[in-house]
Amino acid sequence: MLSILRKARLKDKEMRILMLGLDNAGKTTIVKKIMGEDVNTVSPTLGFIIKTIDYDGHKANGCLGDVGGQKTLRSYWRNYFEKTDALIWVVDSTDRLRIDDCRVELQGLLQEERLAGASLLVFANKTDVEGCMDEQEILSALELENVRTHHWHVLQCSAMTGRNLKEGLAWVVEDAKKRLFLY
Ligand SMILES: Nc1nc2c(ncn2[C@@H]2O[C@H](COP(=O)(O)OP(=O)(O)OP(=O)(O)O)[C@@H](O)[C@H]2O)c(=O)[nH]1
Ligand SMILES: [Mg+2]
Repeated sequence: MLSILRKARLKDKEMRILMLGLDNAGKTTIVKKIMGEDVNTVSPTLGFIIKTIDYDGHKANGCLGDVGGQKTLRSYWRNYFEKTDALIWVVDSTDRLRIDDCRVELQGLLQEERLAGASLLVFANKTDVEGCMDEQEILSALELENVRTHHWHVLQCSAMTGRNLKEGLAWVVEDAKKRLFLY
């Protein structure tokens, strides 16, 4: 009986995933790759793009929001926090110069009340580029090990090759689902 109830809830409940990160991190490219679109025609995002995703056929329907990361746009991020079940934070693994900036922005988000409880996936993107930061480097630069407020997970990925994109989405959906559907 309980399992039937859960299934029913699962059907009509939509999961909201918000993707953020500094400009040029590769957010839009990741979304395009996931949607099977051409990744060679991206340009900086000036607003908010929302895509409906149908993860794993029927298990979890949801939407994925992609917001521009340029400095002047970051103050608008908060307009999209409401009802966020999972946050995907995208890092440009080749951008050592801005990794501190990246940490400050991320740690700021983790203080946000409206994001409390959201699962956090850190996508270390652009790992197809030689000499990029490895997982450990990113973990310590972002001070992730101290994060106790959110379930978090780091994955190295590449929007160009598609490496780990599905796996990342799967982690986010599974982690958020535990909270979303178990009541
Ligand atoms: N080599 C490589 N380049 C990438 C990868 N992902 C994105 N890029 C490039 O990085 C640049 C920025 O990508 P976008 O997807 O526009 O970045 P964004 O995070 O959406 O940027 P904003 O919309 O300004 O916040 C583009 O030139 C992409 O082609 C990747 O995995 N590998
Ligand atoms: Mg973009």
